[in-house]
Amino acid sequence: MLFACLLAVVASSLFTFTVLKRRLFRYRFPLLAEKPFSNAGKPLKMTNKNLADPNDIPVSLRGHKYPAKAHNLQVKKHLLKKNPHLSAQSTAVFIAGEEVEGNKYCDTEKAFRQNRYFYYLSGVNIPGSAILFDFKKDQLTLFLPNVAWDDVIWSGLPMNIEQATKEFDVDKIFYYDEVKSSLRRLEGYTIFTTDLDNVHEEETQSLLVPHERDFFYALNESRMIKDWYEIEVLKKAAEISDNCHLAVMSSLPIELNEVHIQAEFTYHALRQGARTMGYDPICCSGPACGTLHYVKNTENLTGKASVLIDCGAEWKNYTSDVTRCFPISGKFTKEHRQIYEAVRDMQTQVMVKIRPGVDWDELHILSHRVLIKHLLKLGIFKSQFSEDEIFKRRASCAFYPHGLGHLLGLDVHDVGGRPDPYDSDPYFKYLRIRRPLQENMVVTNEPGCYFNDFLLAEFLDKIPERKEVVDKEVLKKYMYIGGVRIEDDVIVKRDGYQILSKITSDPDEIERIVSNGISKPRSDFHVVV
Ligand SMILES: [Mn+2]
Repeated sequence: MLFACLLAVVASSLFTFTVLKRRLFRYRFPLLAEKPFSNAGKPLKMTNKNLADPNDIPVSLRGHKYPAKAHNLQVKKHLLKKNPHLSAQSTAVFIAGEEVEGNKYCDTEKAFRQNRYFYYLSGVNIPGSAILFDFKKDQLTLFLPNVAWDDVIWSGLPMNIEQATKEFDVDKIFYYDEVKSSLRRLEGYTIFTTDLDNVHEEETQSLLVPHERDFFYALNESRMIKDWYEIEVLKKAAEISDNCHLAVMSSLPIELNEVHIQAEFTYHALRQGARTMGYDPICCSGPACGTLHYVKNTENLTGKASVLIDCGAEWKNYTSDVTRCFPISGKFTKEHRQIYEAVRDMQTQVMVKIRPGVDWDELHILSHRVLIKHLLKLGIFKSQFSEDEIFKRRASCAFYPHGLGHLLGLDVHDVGGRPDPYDSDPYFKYLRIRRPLQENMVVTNEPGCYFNDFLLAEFLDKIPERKEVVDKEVLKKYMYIGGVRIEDDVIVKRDGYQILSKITSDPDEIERIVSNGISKPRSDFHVVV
């Protein structure tokens, strides 16, 4: 009897737990994109039970310092290889990081943004710091800003040397006063620096070699390949953006204007500890979706069909870059869906080919060919012209003028891609990666298709051989969409790829998320006005 009772209690609590769990997770699992490398059912954090912790550090990063020493050693390796005349015995690197800049004629300051090269070599975000790396001893020295007692009154005590020793991956720490004598001690050295913008003393300036091409080459080659630590930080940034995009898609009842979309995204980014964005949010609706870097974000959504949001949260100075499109009504119109499917096909066909050794030019070309096939099928390109002919005439440029993607890291358009803005071929002019992929590059895969009067006038109407292949009557039916872009962040893995951004791009899922949001009353959303 006792046994039966116990069994009943266990069974009923198990049942309650299962029901509760199902309820909590009801809107969570379907939101994950079904991609080969999905995050194995890890739910997006969107329930009351799981309020965002802005100080959360992923388990994988806890107890680890930003690997500044390893980054300096990478730069040393690339620099000495690039310039064999340099000797490790007499070469060093010095960079003075960014300082806080005041706004004109008032007491406020510009938002602080650390020099990304400085951050890569130090992991330090403290304004007015500097670093010195001596190739001979492989020794990294950090100089903290001198303590100004005035500042302490207003801003509190800055980090001291003991605290900084625990925090940063450096060998020695001094205050800024020591910079001059430390550099002087390196007699006969070549000391490279990025620029002299924050080096204020003439004598110190005279000890440095700024703007050296080989030094930038070494910095860029190093930054281009991400180590495990950087990848974990980028994953966290992407995870934050996933939640923000989900919030934006779910909140149509409180999004009357494009800037409300921006507000929803940045609010959720801040809540999760992403205090900055990697770039100005691009939030557009209707025909404005055809403007590639639209940052006005001022129009009302009323009467429009489409939204395009290109927004990336930045976490610990590494950024994500994610674009999603959705129908304002909760249901794609026929034309919007057709273009959406075309762009999704472009992205998928590229995605499965991402692996080391593959030339980015070729993937970019592949995305154009997929687009041409779709636009032929829709009748936007006239059927009497072959895919090859349209390709040869570069006519798809009028609908997809930008590159397939770019490197991603400390900067949204990260360094090392070797773009060629002077390429006379319009297919390659705006392509930001012009080299084969390598393991542990992080790239965006972001094809698009746009219907923009200005683009059409420039890239189509002015060139008769392109104008000839387009059916303007059919094209007219698509103009109201503005455009579609789908953008995800991807690591190049030894045997393929891994997608970092997990927010779904499945059009059916997106319709469900948007519709579910629309079905809720205003009182379900946290807004005062
Ligand atoms: Mn991008």
